[in-house]
Amino acid sequence: MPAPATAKFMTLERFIDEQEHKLPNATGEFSGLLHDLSLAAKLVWREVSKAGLVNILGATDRMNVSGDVVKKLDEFADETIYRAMDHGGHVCVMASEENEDILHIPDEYAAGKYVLLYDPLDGSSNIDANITIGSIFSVFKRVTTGEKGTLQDCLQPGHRQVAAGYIIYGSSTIFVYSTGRGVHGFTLDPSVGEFLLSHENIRIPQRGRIYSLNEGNFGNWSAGMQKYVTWLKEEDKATGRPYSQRYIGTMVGDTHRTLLYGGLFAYPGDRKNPEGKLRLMYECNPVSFIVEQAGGRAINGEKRILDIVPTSLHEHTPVFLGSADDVTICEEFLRGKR
Ligand code: AFP
Repeated sequence: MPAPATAKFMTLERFIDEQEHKLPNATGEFSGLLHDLSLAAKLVWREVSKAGLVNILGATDRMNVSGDVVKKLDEFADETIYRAMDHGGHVCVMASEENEDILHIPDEYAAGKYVLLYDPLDGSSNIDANITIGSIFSVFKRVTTGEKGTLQDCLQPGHRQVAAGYIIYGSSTIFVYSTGRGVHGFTLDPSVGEFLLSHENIRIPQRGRIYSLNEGNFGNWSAGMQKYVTWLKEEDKATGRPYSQRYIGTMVGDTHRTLLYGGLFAYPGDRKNPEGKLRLMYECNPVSFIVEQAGGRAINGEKRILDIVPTSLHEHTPVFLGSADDVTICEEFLRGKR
């Protein structure tokens, strides 16, 4: 069936520019940053899509057939995102899940007014099994005025994010982002190398029927958490139980499904790891920004993820996010109200 005459192809680039034109005082710096991120996403996707070919093409431990040093994919993604972002003049400092300290912009390049935090390859232990992985990013405005960006610029609570998003490398590659005015998804058409608008203004269902967590940790959870998951599995037609369980083990993948189908994704703290496994700055903040923008909720059990004031770059936090009603029910169990 031919597309309706009114249908238009909206590329990510064009969408970003059109959004910018709606803001009277926009300088283009922020759009430039997003353009650079979309290039980084394509470069990482290109390498990710070749992951299974490395052995066939004759890689050794250190060198591939053409004599290039073969890097682990997560190191490659880390460096690629840094190099795509370091010279645009939009960013004054970066931080990545792969690096202990903040990443400065080289002296020869101009520093901009934004701060970028990123997880270059989320779910990297899934790579060899050809399971969905992703990249996540979080953008703040800088708060210091010196020549270089500092740790202080990075350590801001999530509600101050001016943009956040992720790229999911799955059965297709999708770039999902928000600048605080809804959540939009763009699917990569590899034949033309463009992200095309495929999911405009994503809204998460008010309530879902799927829960997503690593239930292997059940024995170490709090009594409230155990009671909640047991409750989800009980039969009760009126409340749509039992819920189905789905767990990819890549936060981006599990969140993306939760965004589209509804339900709850969680990585609680437990007896062994009271703060859970996931990182506030690189995973929980950006994903929570997206979920809230889509009409959902994201909490650490006590408060909004976006209200946590970070004290270190790599801190962890428990997280419960997804459909607003599901998060609220989970919260009631965690607080002993049910
Ligand atoms: P990896 O990057 O080591 O694969 O970890 C992925 C992750 O940080 C996040 O994306 C998942 O939600 C979570 O860890 C899975 O953790 P478990 O393996 O403990 O379930």
